[in-house]
Amino acid sequence: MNMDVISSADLMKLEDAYGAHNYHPLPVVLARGEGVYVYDVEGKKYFDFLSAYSAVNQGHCHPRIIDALNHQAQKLTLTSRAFYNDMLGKYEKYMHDYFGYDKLLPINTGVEAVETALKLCRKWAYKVKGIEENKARIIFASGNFHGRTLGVISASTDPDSTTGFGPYIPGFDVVPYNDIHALRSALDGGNVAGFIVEPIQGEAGVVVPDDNYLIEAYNLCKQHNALFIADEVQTGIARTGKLLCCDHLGIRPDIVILGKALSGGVFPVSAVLADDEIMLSISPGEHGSTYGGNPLACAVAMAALDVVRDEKLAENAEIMGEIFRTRMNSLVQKSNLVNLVRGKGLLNAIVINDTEDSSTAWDICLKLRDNGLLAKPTHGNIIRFAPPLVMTEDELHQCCDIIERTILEFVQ
Ligand code: IF1
Repeated sequence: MNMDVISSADLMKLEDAYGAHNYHPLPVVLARGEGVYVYDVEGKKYFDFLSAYSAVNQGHCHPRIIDALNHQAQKLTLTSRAFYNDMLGKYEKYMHDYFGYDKLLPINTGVEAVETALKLCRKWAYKVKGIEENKARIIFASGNFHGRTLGVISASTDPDSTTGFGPYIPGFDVVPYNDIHALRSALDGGNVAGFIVEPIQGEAGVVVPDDNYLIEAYNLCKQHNALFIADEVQTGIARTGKLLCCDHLGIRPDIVILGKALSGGVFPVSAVLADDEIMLSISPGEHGSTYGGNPLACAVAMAALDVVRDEKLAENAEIMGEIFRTRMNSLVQKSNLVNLVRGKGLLNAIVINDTEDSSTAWDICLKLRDNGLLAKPTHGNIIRFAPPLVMTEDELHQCCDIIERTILEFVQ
């Protein structure tokens, strides 16, 4: 194999031979990205309708973010938190001004931020709320996806995430999503430190709960002095048409978890936001990470959020999302293969009229790829559509034309 000029087929063989088999990617090998487009090894151009699971909200290789990366990379990349660096304080102040929370705890991946929030919640419960040591419970919603660590899979209801990885961490309760009565009963059970929830469940197939559910859940948490923790790793940073998905409902979570698009897809940067009463329950030495708050991440995150604000990406996601769902709803009328479109802003999914164990969604995604658009199936009969938020109306219509043509082709 000549490693200088290597085909997509050979690159896939390399991954199969030398990589762990913990993924089943769509067969396409990408080599370049720019804005809403990605290009494969052979130079074929695609619309990206996954955006690296909403990490690339600002579009691929956004010049302002890449400039910030390059500039900072030549000065200072990592000091660890053993010393101060000249970027972290500026970034923390920036995040305070941007999101309106007293404090930021910077960390790396989404799941680390979730773990951080859970630890913070427990610490707060013991030190401030006064729950007896080791008795704190945290409530999760069924169908949740918060990442892959032993901590969060301990509350997962997806057998793929949990089977063969036990024993699990105690102190977590799971109640059905979008069921306010179940949450009320769990809170009535006592010793509840907090409730963690995705405002829209991504992995579950872009499941949007009733508006009232999150508002009532928030109010119930207040009544029980339990923390309302929003996992906005996927829904945050303009994806659903507001800066945070919770902004649609006018609720201000006690703890907000951010990741993915906080770096615009450059490298893992995540964050936990909370006010002093909560954040200051963790003291020096009690939590952290080598790379958390590194100057490179600080520079990249500020540039990534500047782009979101300056390019009005939340507003664009809201408008483009309406157009997208209108187009997809007309497809529901035209084809009996598509059952339903759901979502908010540019986080959407269509549900295919077939069983969960069918390969229809996968086969449609292969055809979409051939027609120049990349999307990922979830659960056999759901296709998630989450393009970069820098999409123009003209581009979006081209994409809807591709999706429509592909689905109608598929029916024949
Ligand atoms: C994979 C899904 C998306 C998340 C929420 C925390 C994390 C995630 C709400 C952890 C991560 C990912 C990870 C990715 C697939 C993916 C995903 F299909 F599983 F559901 F986005 F929709 N909270 N979501 O969605 O963040 O540690 O990965 O940075 O390949 O596992 P992470």
